[in-house]
Amino acid sequence: MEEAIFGAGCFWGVESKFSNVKGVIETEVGYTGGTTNNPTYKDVCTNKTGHAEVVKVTFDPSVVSYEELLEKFWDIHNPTTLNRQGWDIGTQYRSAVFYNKEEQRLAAEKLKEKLDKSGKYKKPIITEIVHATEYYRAEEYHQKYDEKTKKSIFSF
Ligand code: MHO
Repeated sequence: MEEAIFGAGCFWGVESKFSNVKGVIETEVGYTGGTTNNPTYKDVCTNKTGHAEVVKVTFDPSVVSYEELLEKFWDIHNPTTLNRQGWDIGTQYRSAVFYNKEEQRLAAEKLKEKLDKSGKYKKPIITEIVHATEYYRAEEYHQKYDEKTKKSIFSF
């Protein structure tokens, strides 16, 4: 099994999109890329800790490749808006790839360049590609949030 960590805006939606991908074994939301230890959602929302909302994807590379996950990542968000996804504004919503090995970094740099040149976007891709740092699992109520809230509609 391998791991991939992506920041692409509010982690609720990002997690639900990755959880449907064939070959993805597990998803979890959390915070990384910041300067403080054990941040809470409230801390992260102050925009002072530097953490990004991220999804940690555990996948089976014999079923889905890291490159395919990268394609999905760029597909599901707008990578040209700095520190912003739609109405969610702040560094916690930044577009970022947190790689954990050189192969991942190379794959991300390569696809980013390809997408930039493809003419798909009017503006340059500002996704940051950085080495993974300490990752903190987010509070339980943020885990599988979309799944849980959808379920609650039917439980009445
Ligand atoms: N605009 C969203 C962001 C939540 S996400 C976990 C909200 O506050 O409902 O950052």
